[in-house]
This record gives sequence, C-alpha cells and structure tokens, in this order.
Amino acid sequence: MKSGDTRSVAQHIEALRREIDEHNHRYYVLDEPVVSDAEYDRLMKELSALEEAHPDLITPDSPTQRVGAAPLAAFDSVRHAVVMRSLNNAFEADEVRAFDRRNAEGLAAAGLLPSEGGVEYMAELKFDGLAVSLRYEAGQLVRAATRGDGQTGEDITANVRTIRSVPLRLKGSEVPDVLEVRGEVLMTRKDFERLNETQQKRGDKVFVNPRNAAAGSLRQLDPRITASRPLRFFAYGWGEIRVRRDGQVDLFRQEAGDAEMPRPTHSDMLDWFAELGLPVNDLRRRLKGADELLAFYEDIGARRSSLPFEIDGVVYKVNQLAAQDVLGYVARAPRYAVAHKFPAQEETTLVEDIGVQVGRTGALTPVARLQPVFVGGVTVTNATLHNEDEVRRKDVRIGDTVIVRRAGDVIPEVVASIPALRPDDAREFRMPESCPVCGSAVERLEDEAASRCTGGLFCAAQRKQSLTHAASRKALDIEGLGEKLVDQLVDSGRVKSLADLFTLTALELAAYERMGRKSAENLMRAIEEARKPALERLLYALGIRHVGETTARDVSAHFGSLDAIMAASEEDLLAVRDVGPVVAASIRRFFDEPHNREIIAALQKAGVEPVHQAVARQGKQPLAGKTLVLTGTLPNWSRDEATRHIMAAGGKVSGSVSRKTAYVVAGEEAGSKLEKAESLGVTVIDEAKLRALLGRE
Ligand code: D41
Repeated sequence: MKSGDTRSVAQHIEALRREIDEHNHRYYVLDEPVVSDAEYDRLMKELSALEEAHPDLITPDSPTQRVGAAPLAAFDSVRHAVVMRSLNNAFEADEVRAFDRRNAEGLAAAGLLPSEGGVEYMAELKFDGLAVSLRYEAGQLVRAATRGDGQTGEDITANVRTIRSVPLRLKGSEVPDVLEVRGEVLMTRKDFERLNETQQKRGDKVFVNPRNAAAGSLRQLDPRITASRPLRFFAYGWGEIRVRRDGQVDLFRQEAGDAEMPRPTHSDMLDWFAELGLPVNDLRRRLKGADELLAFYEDIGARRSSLPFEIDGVVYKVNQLAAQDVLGYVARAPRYAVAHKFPAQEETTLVEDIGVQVGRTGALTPVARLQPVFVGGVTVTNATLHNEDEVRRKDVRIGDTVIVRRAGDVIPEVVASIPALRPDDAREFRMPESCPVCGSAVERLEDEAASRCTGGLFCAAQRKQSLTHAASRKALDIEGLGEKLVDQLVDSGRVKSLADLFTLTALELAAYERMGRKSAENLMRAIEEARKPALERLLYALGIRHVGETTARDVSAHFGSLDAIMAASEEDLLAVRDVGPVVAASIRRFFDEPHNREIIAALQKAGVEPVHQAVARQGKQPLAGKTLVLTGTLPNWSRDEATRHIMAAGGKVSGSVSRKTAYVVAGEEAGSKLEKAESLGVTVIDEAKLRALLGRE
C-alpha cells in the first residue's frame, strides 16, 4: 500500500475514534445519547474492520481496545505519586457546625477572612463505592490503581479500562501533561439487581450489595469478566498534576500545599474535569456556612433512596484551594473536608432464632430473631427472611452472624450470612409442616414461593391479622383497636370474626387488660361509627386477596352496593376500570366461600350497613380521565383526602410522574416528583389551584 493511502486510512481511523469517543461520552458521562445503539455498533464495526486490516495503526486509546489484556496472575502494586488521603467523619449536626467554626477561625487567623455568609464549601455526594486513582499522561489513561493503604495500591489498569464512562483519552486540545484523578467506582442499584439475576440464573455467586458487586468486579484477574460488569466512575479529587504553562511544565501537588492549581477552587477543578470528559456527578453545590451544609444534608437524605446508586453520606470541602492549603492536614485526613454520614443501613448481628410469622392470607414468613442492633436509625430485633427459598439461598442458620439491612422505611431484612463466622452448633431452618399457631397443615403450591397455613380464618393468627387489617385507618378506621387488644379478644374466644366486633359491649371491653372505662367507651364509639362505613372501606376491610384500596374504590363506585358486588359475575367485575382476571376471580371466589357469606350476613345482622354510593355520579367530573400525582404535604388536605376529592371528580391518582400526568399537586417539602414534573414539563399546581379545579374554593 502506498504511504498516501495509509495516511488517509489513519485519518479515517482517527475520525472514527473521535466520533465513537464522543458518543461514549454522551452516552456514559452525560447520559444523553444522540445516536441509536445500532448506529454506534456500526461505527465500532467499521473501526474494528479497519484496524484488523491495519494492525500497525492500533493504539491503546482506541475504543476497540477497552478489553485487550490477557488474565493476570496477580495485581502489581503501585505507589501513588501523591498519597490518597482519608476523610474524617461527622455524624451529628453539631460536629458539622464545629467543622465550619474551626474553618472560619483558621482562615481568619491566616488573614483569609471568610466572605459574607461564611466559609464557602463544595458539597458533594459520598458515593458508596471503591476509591481509585486514574493517571493520565499527555491525555492518555496510563494507569489505574486502588487506594490500598493510601500510599500503595494495586494496579487495576486493565479492569478500569473496561469501564465505559472512564475516557481512555482526555477530551480537548489542552490536556494536562499529567493528571491523577481520584474518584469512586460503583454500580447502580438497577445494574446490581440485573447482575445478581444473571448470576443466580447461572448458579454463580450473588452479591450482597452494589458496593460488594463493584469491589468483586474490580478485583477480577481476568478483565473480560470486569468488562461484562456494569461499573461506573465519578471523579471527586486529584493527586499529581502537571500542566504546561508558558511553554514550561508546572508540577502541582495538592498534598504539598499547592494553591496554584490550574483552577482556583475545588468546584472549578471539578468543572475542569468535566470539560476533559471525566464523569463528575451533577449533585454538587457551592454553599456557604453550616446552615446551608445541613440543609444540603437533609435534602440529599430525603432523596437518598431515589438516587440510582447508593451513597453513605455527603462530603463538604472548603472550596478555595488557597484556603484548603491554609487549613492543611491532621494525620491522614485533610482538615478542610469532612464526610457527613447518614445512619448506616447495614449492620452485622447474631441470629438467635428463626421463627415463622403467619400473615393475613396464611403465608408463613420466616423471621430472624436478632440480637438487637441499631441500623437505619432504629433498633432492630426481627428481620424478615421472606420465604424458605431465601433462607436457603442466603444460607442463614440459627447462630449465624448476618448482615441486616434497613433502608428508608422498608422493613428490615437479612441480606446475607457470614459463613466464616459460623459456630459449629449453628442449626438450619426448617419450614414447619403444620401451622405453629393453629396446627393446620402447611402447603406450598408449585408456582408459589410462600408456604401457607391452610387453616383460613380457623387460624387465630390469620383471624388476628384480618381483624387488625379491618380496623386499620384506611379500612373501617376503628381507633383504639390495636394489636394487643385484638390478641386478647381472639385468644379469649370472644371475637371469632369481624362481625363479633360489632356485638361487643363497653362493659365487656372494660374487663380486658389495659382497658380503662374511658378507653372502652372511646372504642365503643369508634365501633359505633364503623357501623356505617363507606362501601369502599368495608370492601377493603374484608381483606379480599388482590383488593387494595384503589380496587375497592373502583369496584364500589361501579356497583354501588355490597349486594350488587356479591352478585357480580367475573365478567361483570371485568367491566370495572383496572380490574383484570386475577382480581375478578379473587373477588368472585371470596364471595362464593360460604364462610365469608356467613360473616357478611352476621355483619348485616349486627347492624353494619355500608353507605351506598350513587352509581352514576351526579354533577360534573372536572378531572375525568386525568391522572394527577401528589407530592409533599398539602396545607389543608391529607393525601387521602386529596385523593378522595380527585377521584370523586373523575380523576386518578398515580404514584409516579410521567408525560401522561395532567398535574402534579405539590405541597411543602415536595421531593423528586416535583423535579421530574419540571423536567417533563408537566404542570405543577398547589392545593389552592386543585381546589379551584375541583370547584371547591
Ligand atoms: O464520594 C466519595 N466517597 C468521596 C471520597 C468524595 N466525594 N470525596 C472525597 N474526597 C477526599 C479528599 C478530600 C481527601 C480528596 C473522598 C475521599 N477523599 C476518600 N475516599 C476514600 C478515602 C478518601
């Protein structure tokens, strides 16, 4: 081939690489792709074909070369040119205030008076991943290392090259001669769950949490395995930097107290990284003073569970690099930064026993009885193990040390056991063959994960749970009928069904434990009020499988009376909006059960009469066909009230915002739904505007 041809091929290859790099950056870093996957694949194929024909033109920064290296025997160690520091932690607001005060005093003493409003900070997320350092020389990624002990880490270059959001070469014409970027490698929750599904299907190891999955993936000796794992990277700091200035290369070391960085503040540095094509998370803010930091902490805390990845806190850093320099370091950690941690969502503790709990529908749930442990902001003594298969899969035994997780308001669960800490006398769990409460046979249907007590309402546990459900706020709303009293009423044999509740007398009630005359009277009044429930509440209270509040409401509105619902065929039921075959069959089955018909007859005999609803609603339906989303706290209406008003006006209430949402009704402390609405251009209204729409001003 002539040299002229080679040059044009080389140019073509370079043009393709630039185009692919740009698409990679848009897709993995900016999250706003501009080409289809097919178009991207076509470009990659074209590049691969050209490189195959001209192997001498292959360079390590080519997008085809992400997975190149053969499996390693072991990782080499790498000494960091600039040590990787650690972060001091703060758990309480007071510690954050003290941090801010120390900074203000330290800077004032050095003649660097904090500006108006206090010391300026950069507040960032604290990603729950693995700290790594990436070294770029002349814009090329030449080395990636784990943090290790901060001085020396492991060479994971081959693995990090497979992370799509990590550029193999920096963008732009003015790349630094040397740039060591520090950041965190992590896995999103969704990717983690998808990975675990695949692992489980293949009979491979499942990971306990996204962090472990990221760590396990990064520590593979075979980079092809790492390449198959969906890892991400976010930059938050730096080590050595050399930039050419006035024809001369200047060396910067944050470590050595160098305030003359290419940009004057931490936030400028992160912006610079973003310009170079490095992934920097958007949830970072320039703030002033402790109050703003604490507000950021609260705000991020409220959004924590809706973030796509796990974080374990936020990090505050004094923004001016010159100010960072003045404040310096104590031992291994900078004085100018602090990690403000959220309460841990995972802790380890001992499984003292594994019991089973019988649910309202008879499902037997294995529950680990734990040595009390403080996690997710509360003391946890019981944690669900979901079902028998989960106990096996997680290999949890009585006596084991386990990881317990409580995230947000989700019920605590056992995530995994730690077999290395298992005592010799640890015992395996066995699902009982008969119900521990009523002794009825336990069955497990072929296609179900749950084992069930076959005792139905003969089972005291199921009876208790049904009663508690029937009395709950969204059902008959019988205040004062708590779990303890239900236990006593059922155990004494006085209450066998929902109907028996309505034959209780104040005198009888007063005889029960912890029941004063006053509370007995209050309870009687609540029961009295429940004698005339809205039809939808009674229907929900019956505890029919698959009939939640919304279905109960739709079915009630459609049929208008309990008699009509009881008489409805499956086909009739299918005519109700949002009722499918499973729900229709379940309702029909419930009312076909003689025992249930008896209970309803007894309810009627006891004077329980649902308030009938007009079938064809009179008047206007100003929100007919519209879907609304509620977020935050409204000034006057509770969520339930607002929902009722909207439904009465023909509207629907949904839990998530989409383009189909007609309005988002936002109150105080509205969260991510409000942002979503704004980003989708959905109209946001307040309670007053909602009232106006409803004609209820
Ligand atoms: O997101 C993080 N995990 C994070 C870690 C962060 N956002 N900022 C960090 N900043 C630093 C300094 C201030 C020392 C540059 C860090 C870490 N360090 C860090 N990660 C692990 C050890 C230290």
